[in-house]
Amino acid sequence: MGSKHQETPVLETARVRSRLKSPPLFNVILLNDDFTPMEFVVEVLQQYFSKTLEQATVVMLKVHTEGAGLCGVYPKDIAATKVEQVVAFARQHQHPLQCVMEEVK
Ligand code: TYC
Repeated sequence: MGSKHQETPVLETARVRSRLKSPPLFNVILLNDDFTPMEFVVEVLQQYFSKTLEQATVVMLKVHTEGAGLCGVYPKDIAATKVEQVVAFARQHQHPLQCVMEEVK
C-alpha cells in the first residue's frame, strides 16, 4: 500500500488540456407568442427547468416583455431533450409555445 499518490507533471497537464475540449454547452430559450397562457409558461419552467414559482415568474415575464428568455444551460443531448419535451407538452395542450436551443459562445 503506497502512500504517495501519482502527481501529473505540469507540462503534461498543459499538453493534455490543449488537446481536450470540454463538450459544448447549449442555452435553452423560450420564445414569446401572443396565445400561450402565462400560467402555462410558469408551469413549464417549474416542471422542466426546476425553477421555483418566483424564478419561473421572472423568466416568463422576461420572455413576455423582451421576446425571449433563458431557461437553462445544458450539454447538447440534455438541451435537445428539454426542447422536445417542452414542445410536446405545449402541443398536447394546443399552445404554440416555442422552445429552442443555441450553442453557448
Ligand atoms: N405573451 C403571452 C401572453 O400574453 C405569455 C407568454 C410568455 C407566452 C412567455 C410565451 O414563452 C412565453 N399570454
